[in-house]
Amino acid sequence: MTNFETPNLVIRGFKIFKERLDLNIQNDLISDLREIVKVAPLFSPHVPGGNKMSVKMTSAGKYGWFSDSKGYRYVSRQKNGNNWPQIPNSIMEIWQKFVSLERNPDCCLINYYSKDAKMGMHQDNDEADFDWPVLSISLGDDALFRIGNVEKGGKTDSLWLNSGDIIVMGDEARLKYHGIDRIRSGTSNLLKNGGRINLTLRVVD
Ligand code: MD3
Ligand code: FE
Repeated sequence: MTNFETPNLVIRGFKIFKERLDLNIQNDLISDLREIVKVAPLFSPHVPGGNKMSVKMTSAGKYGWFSDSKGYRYVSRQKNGNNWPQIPNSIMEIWQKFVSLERNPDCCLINYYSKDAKMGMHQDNDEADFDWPVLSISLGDDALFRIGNVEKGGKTDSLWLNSGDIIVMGDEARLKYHGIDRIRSGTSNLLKNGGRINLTLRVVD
């Protein structure tokens, strides 16, 4: 797997590229995302036990992320039976630049955080091939990101993610626990109504 860019820092195997997307690109991404949510609206996924996540989600690509009483999984159709919209070129180009030209991602998961949203510590292990990394793009308000270990528990490190940051999680980072503790509201004016969007690009099959 080829890697063309050099990270600003590497923490526990997470390669962090600080503010690597300029404002023009960020605004282009937001306008592409506005088209996606028109045909694949954001929803609040269920969590086991009957509650709903504070983060709203939707997806683009061959697969999207879905949850119901039976649990979480990747699905090739939305609840309404439609396919997920295509991953826009603006997003594919970022994968090609930071990960690889050999294979494109099957899923772009779109997470929207309003000011009180958070995401508990979890592993991403529903993909078939952990040799492919996950790429994350942060847009909008700052978020406190926590990185743990491959096993549950233990010491963690935290860092603030800013709009335009990219993280590549491959190799030993791929199965580490991670989460978002909180959003610092009002730190970005990229989104008209505030909040944060995180995109994660994933090879699923
Ligand atoms: C480490 N999202 O969607 S991105 C997620 O900011 C998720 O919305 C967070 O965790 C967010 O699953 C964190 C960083 C991230 C994403 C995927 C990973 C870290 C990861 C997959 C494997 C290991
Ligand atoms: Fe995750």
